[in-house]
Amino acid sequence: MTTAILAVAMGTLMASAPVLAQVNPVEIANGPAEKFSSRVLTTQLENPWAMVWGPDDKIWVTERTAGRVTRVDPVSGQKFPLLTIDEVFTGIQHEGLFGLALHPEFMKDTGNDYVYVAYTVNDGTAEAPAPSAKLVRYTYNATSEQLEEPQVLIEGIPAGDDHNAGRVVIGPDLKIYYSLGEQGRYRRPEGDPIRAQILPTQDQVDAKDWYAYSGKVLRLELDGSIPSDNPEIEGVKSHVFTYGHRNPQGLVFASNGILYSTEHGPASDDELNILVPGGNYGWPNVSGYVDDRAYNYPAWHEAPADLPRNSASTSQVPTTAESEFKGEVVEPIAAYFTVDDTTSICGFICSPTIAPGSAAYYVAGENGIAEWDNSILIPTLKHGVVYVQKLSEDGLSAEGLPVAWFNTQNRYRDILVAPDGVSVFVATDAFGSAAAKYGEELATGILHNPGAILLYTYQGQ
Ligand SMILES: [Ca+2]
Ligand SMILES: [Ca+2]
Repeated sequence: MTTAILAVAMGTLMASAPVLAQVNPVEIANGPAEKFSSRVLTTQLENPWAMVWGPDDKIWVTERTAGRVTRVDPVSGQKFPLLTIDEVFTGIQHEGLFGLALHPEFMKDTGNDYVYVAYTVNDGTAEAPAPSAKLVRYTYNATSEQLEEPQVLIEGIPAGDDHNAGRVVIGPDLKIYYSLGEQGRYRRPEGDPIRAQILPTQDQVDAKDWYAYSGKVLRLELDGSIPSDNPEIEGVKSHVFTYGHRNPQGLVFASNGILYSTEHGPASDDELNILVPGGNYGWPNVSGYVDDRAYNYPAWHEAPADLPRNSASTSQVPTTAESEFKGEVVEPIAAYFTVDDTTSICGFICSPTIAPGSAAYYVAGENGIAEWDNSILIPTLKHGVVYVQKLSEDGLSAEGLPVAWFNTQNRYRDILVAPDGVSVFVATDAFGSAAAKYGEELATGILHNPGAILLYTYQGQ
């Protein structure tokens, strides 16, 4: 049953033929592979997206394109499908079932056996889809081992075929944090701007019109209502906790209460952020730091209607430099990676972005992974590595460059560490484009472990 993970087994053999598939301006060190044993825990998952460790010692996982919640045994890899949500809409790209969170008192006999999931539905037709997103609470029935009694907490949230984010976590304050992307509205039709800087009006909040929730991180009561202590931003209190986001797929609380997020940048500057109430994280006016490097904001919604949206020429598109932005931007604590120019790059796979699929916080304790102590773990979609980003002691800054671990030819979507502190689970996309590890090509659609959960076990002590 045990299948070695190909790239780990072949690592030595192939090391002589590396492919330069990225233009990182810096050299990233690889963590020593011999520190971990590895195996494929399970396969044939349909784009596992979010993994959570349950109090039943099972991995609770969402399968994005199947619209399914499945439990996976962390030793045998056996799968126990719990629920397929029929109304989950999956189109050609990034729609589907995303984040999952368990109530902190889940399975503790307090009547709070709640599972929170976020997904897209289709408000249009099959021919003309009109996706929106919703957050729904299910109740776990321990007798029937089913998820039942769906309660919609919020619905009608902007969604699309790209940049939906969708991570769901419950904070130590017992609020739900739910990240929303901006649907990749770059170069979308005239008049439909990127909404990350557009804030909800009081009228919209009163009408439950969530038009402006695109490109935000929301903070909700467990019943979906607006917490009374949410930040008032430009005079309006809404679900919005932070704004100015592009596609924040990673969201995690550290044990010291700090909320970190990872976010996809455009051709450079993927971000690691610390989220603070009411913070503006800059997108689309600022990418990464306010440094006027590699990024200007082209306002395509103000471009002439007849200008082809795939036009390489942006001379007719009103464009502003980052330093011209008047808003107060919370800069990231790390950006992956900043370069001076991205125009000559061969495309997505060569750009310095790493495509962070998620984020986890790690603290080693006595017998844990010493090399990872006090770090944010960032699974990357492009390079099939987990970046381990050390933090300062107070957690408020990133220390040095990340170290890359678990190098394979896959798209790493989520990461989960078992309570033992040494078993590390990595979920992989079932399909998509990744950096080629071998051969002459830069990018490949051949993923070595599609739709899998990989298990890495620390041997380092
Ligand atoms: Ca930012
Ligand atoms: Ca910048």
